[in-house]
Amino acid sequence: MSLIYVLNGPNLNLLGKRQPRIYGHETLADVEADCRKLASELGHEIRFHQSNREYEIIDWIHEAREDGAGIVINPAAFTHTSLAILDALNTFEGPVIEIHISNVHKRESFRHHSFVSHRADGVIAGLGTEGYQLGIRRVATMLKVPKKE
Ligand code: CA2
Repeated sequence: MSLIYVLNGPNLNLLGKRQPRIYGHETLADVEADCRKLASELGHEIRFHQSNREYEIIDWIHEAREDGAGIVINPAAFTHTSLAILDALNTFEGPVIEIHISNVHKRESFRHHSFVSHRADGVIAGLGTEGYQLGIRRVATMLKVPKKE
């Protein structure tokens, strides 16, 4: 059994409550419940967090360095601005999957660049909240494959 961190950036606490056309009807609590169910089916545990503060996300990445096996992260707007989150992820050795609920490439050009993609092992965008499930599955698969020296 391994511990997977699922981290969510600013404003994602509003999921399901505003802009359903872009982000769907599921709330973050629904997403968390789905992630917990899937993780336990796959034999893993999750720590699920959301914050509107950059430093809290960085602190959780540091915590994951100690006890986490993988990270699924939707950095939200910090995707496009945060070199600090990229630096923190670069210190983490396990699999990292970046998630976006919307297809950022179909949206404004300022959403096309991601700092986090410089470190992510995979990026899922535009598949709605199902992206979280796919991200957890991918981390679980990567945890099964022995690391190359
Ligand atoms: O598509 C995504 O998941 C994003 O990471 C969401 C971010 C946005 O800044 C990224 O470019 C793409 C915004 C999260 C805001 O979430 C809300 C949810 C419901 C209502 C309002 C905001």
